[in-house]
Amino acid sequence: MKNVEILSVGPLYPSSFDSMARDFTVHTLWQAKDRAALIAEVGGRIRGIQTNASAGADAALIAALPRLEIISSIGVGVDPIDMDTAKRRGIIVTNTPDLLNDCVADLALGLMLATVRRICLGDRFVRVGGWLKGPRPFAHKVGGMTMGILGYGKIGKAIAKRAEAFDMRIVYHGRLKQPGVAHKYYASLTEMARDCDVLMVICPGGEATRHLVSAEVLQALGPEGTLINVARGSVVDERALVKALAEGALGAAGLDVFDEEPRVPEALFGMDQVVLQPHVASATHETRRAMSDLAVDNLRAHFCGKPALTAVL
Ligand code: 8YV
Repeated sequence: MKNVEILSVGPLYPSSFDSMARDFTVHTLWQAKDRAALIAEVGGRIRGIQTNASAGADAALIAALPRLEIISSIGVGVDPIDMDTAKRRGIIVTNTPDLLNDCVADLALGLMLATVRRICLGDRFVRVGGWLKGPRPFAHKVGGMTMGILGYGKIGKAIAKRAEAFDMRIVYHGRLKQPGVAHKYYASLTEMARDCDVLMVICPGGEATRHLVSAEVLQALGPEGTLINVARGSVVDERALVKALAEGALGAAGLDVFDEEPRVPEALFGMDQVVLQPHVASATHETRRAMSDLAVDNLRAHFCGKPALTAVL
């Protein structure tokens, strides 16, 4: 398959990258000093893209690759890939579902505990010698709280399983009530936010969910409420979020994702009721290696003339 040329648009786990580079001729866009020059040079020969859920593949990139057959992405979300263009061109798109469910759910719980129990604040308090001067302020008890899950898919369910072990009550909101689910369903996100202590955001990104967590939803979550977002920055109205936190209209927030990553609103940096992470929910060696291997296996299957393993398009 060495005659097949692949464009690597975003980083891959190193051992998976090496294995891809053994089988294919790989051009590494994310390391290129002059991206436009690289695309101009090799674009006409590229038959596969390897990307991830941050870098994606936009319409301009796809247009520059006339022989493109497959876009293989690591991650479950395909929102940064121009799916309409891919569909029109008959390009296969693959993602890496399921492999990351546990790690994303683990970080979601960790972020929730860190936020509600003010763990990072406590850490800073010890480091700057605050403990020597007096006791630290109390946080809140997680057990007995209600967690409202926005997006009750596989990861949402993995989060619910963990939260139940902490004696939290689970409710959920999504487009539809799910058959066979015992947890209370809310048709209205605002109503669910009003009734829960923690709003856990884990729905897909993209236009359909843009700013679903609006100023009104944040207002409903209220001064005692906590927002956790491990989905996409686009799902939350970030300006409204910063304003609600600054004014005390929202209690606290734990955020792994942002609207314009890697840029994070600086107003959040000074807020002790906020815990920030650099989009790392799936970023463990074990999970990223498995996701990256699957992304390469998808390319291999396609270029061996077999169906891709985990195609979404
Ligand atoms: C990606 C993600 O792995 O799966 C997703 O949708 O956002 C992450 O898990 C990450 O963006 C890789 O770049």
